[in-house]
Amino acid sequence: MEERQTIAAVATAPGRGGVAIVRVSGPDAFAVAKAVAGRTPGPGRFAFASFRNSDGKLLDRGVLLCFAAPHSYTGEDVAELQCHGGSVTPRRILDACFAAGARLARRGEFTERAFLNGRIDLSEAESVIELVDAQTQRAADDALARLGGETSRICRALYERALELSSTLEHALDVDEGELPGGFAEKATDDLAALRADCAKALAKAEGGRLLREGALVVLAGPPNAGKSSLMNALLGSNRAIVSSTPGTTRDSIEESLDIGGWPVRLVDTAGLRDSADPVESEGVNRAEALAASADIVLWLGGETPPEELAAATLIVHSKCDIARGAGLNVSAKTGEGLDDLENAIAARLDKLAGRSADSSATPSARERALLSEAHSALAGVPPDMVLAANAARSAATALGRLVGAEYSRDILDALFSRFCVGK
Ligand SMILES: Nc1nc2c(ncn2[C@@H]2O[C@H](COP(=O)(O)OP(=O)(O)OP(=O)(O)O)[C@@H](O)[C@H]2O)c(=O)[nH]1
Ligand SMILES: [Mg+2]
Repeated sequence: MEERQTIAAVATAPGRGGVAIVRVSGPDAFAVAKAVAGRTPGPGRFAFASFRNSDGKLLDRGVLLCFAAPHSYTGEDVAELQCHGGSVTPRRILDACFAAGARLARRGEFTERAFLNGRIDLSEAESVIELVDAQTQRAADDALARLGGETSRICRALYERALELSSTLEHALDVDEGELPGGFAEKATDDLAALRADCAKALAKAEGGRLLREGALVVLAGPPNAGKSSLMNALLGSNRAIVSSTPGTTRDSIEESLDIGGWPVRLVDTAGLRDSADPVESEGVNRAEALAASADIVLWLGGETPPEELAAATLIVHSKCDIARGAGLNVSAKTGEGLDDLENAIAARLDKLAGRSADSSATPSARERALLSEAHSALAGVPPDMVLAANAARSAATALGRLVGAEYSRDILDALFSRFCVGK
């Protein structure tokens, strides 16, 4: 293992801001802080301080906080120097920390150390970046539940069961079959099947995770002049798409992000569906069809009978209800009638897709989903044969071990922590 150096970085976002924080972590964190601030408060305390460079020049007056190992974010000694924000001061204080012996932290290195020091596991580390990246309240709540260890507890329990099954079976392979209790192999297969069912349960939650992290694809589709672009604009509350009474106005699809009932949504306006001799328009129609086919929800503005292949994803919307009413959700882009109902219907459909109720629980990430499904497939259809059962249990334990971070490699850590910013 590499010698742990003392690292430092500006932890707050760059640019103008009232306060910035320079974070220092490692064996010399307090010595570095003392060199810059002239003094250090006791652990868990703060002190007002004048921050100076190595020549004694005043850089700022601020606050210094010290957290002693292991009771800190990283599990090491940590000092936080709070100064005024902006582009100059935090940088000068950071430079003073370098002069006092710290080096610049890599992306995510503080959180990586928290993981390596056993403060958090991989799932919790991942949720830190998800919390920082969250675009909607629901995504933030989800990340927070993961950070609180909800997903970790579920996955760790699965891992421990797989490990125990694996070692029981390995052991059974070493003894005479006559010495094993009756029905041993059958019981082992049942246990493996039960473990597989619980992996499937955890996986079922992953769909909600995908929607939260990538956003749900919601596509406006229907014939020309149905009012798709008008509805797009009404939902966005801005004149994003061109609206006109000429059929075939929209050619290229137009995508915008918005928050609907806490779900991050990618709303797409498309070309009106019709046969057209114009090659540009028919390319638009092709794109519209492809988008609708891959949508989580299609808002269909073309009457009661949407194309069969879209039916499962369709919400039927009767537009222009200020002129005439019809089947489905009655909505008017002109008067705003029915827009709230439409948003509620979209959110309810996404709740259903995510397979969860209002009492939100944390969802596995893409990385966790892949490893859960690896464990799930390893446990598929295992016959009551000891060697095969032992192999299956071992493969499942390996995948789940990688999931919880019981087994990890430099590559895994680099892939995960490179998504972080410097200072986190
Ligand atoms: N009265 C009324 N007119 C509407 C409403 N929504 C759209 N329109 C009108 O219907 C016409 C077509 O609207 P668009 O939003 O451009 O329709 P579109 O489905 O995007 O049409 P294409 O892009 O050609 O496929 C325009 O003249 C709009 O002003 C509505 O809610 N009420
Ligand atoms: Mg349009």
